[in-house]
Amino acid sequence: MTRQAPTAGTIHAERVQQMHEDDLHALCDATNAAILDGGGFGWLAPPPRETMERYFRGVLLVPERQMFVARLDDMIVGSAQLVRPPRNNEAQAMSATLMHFYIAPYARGQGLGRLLLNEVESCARSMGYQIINLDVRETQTDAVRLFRSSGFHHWGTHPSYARTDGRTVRGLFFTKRLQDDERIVPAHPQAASTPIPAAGHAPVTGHSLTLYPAIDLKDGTCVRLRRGEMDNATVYSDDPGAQARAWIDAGCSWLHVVDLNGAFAGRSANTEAIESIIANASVPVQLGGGLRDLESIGKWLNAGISRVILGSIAVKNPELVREACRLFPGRIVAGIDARSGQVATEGWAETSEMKAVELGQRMQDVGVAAVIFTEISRDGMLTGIDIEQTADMANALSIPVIASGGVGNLDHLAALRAATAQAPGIEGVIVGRALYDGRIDLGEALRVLA
Ligand code: AMZ
Repeated sequence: MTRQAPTAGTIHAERVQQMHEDDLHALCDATNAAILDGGGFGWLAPPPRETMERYFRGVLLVPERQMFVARLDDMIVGSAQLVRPPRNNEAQAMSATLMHFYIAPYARGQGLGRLLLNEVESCARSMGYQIINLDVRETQTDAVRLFRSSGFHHWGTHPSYARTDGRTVRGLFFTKRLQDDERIVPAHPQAASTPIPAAGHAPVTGHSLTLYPAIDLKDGTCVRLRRGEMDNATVYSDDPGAQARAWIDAGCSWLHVVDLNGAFAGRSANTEAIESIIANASVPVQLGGGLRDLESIGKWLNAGISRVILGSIAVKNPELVREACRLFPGRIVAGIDARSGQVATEGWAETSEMKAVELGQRMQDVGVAAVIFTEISRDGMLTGIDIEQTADMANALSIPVIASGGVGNLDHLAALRAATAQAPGIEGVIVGRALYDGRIDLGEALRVLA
């Protein structure tokens, strides 16, 4: 059976110990689709259906294996297994191995992978494990990105890990310590004094980063502002849907959309433009600007937006953010925009007393999936990211941090990437004006960050 790509819906992850026929069929469909997509499971080609069904029935019986599933609108669309060491292996009894982790291609981009991983982790914690180990083909880039941004430490690479399509691919080995919430490579006390490359020809080190091309909407058009000032706008396109397609065709895996009129007005304003982006987007889209109540958050998440970005209410109503995180797990992101460390709201027209890092910690406590950190004085100025502040934020939090504001050339991206060696929680970067001006070619940017 071919599954349709479901639109954004209710997402859920759980451990299962038995399974109804319907669930088993959906699980086999999801596994089939993941195998056909090029992996996420050991099989190189889907086995006959009865073989796969027998396999999963068997897994449920094996006491060494815990089975987890991810559901979209109740339908199983992904799974994972947590495997404990053999009983005689007392020396490694504290560690479990995460295996066969995947989300079916038709359900990606909705935060299910992170939700499934969180469920596995919390179960492993409650079972007393101190370490989760895993290994993954290097070509599984979405999974690799998820593990890196979830605090897994990449400690080694196997040069001849797997053979697919007659090609040998490398395997990445990750580990994560659970009990004390410490990263295996901790944010070193000396990190503050470790020089973080600011600009120039930084070596391409550190881990890979997600590139989020920005589409900022003003009066139905795509614009870039300088330092967030509305009367300092350059119009780049009057067709937001076509702009979305252009960035996707150039290879991006996410889009970052801001409704600027919405951010100033306190409610969505560029509705048509956002709908046109959704209609044209084959990659997940995150949207911010003017989302100030559960109704508008739910409306956009149901309309095809993968994650919403909450800025002003993060400062003014953190309990509302908590409720949103409860209702839409994995799909709420905090947008923290600061001038010299002080948080700004309402289209950046107001500056609050709150410190950016303090707000980041509060947002982590209420359950947001990630933080987008913007230094306003850099935004649209092409002078480079405030890497030091971004790294400080990332090292103060255990959730991923996305850098924003100031990217002007490829060296700025390489410098951010290098900084992830000291600040592994940095997960991605938003780029705006430099892409529109043609100072940065999106394909080249992806190569620097990959
Ligand atoms: O450029 C601006 N003046 C601006 C901007 N880009 N003002 C707000 N924003 C973005 C934030 C965040 O993504 O970076 O709007 C979002 C927050 O909106 P709100 O309505 O939740 O504060």
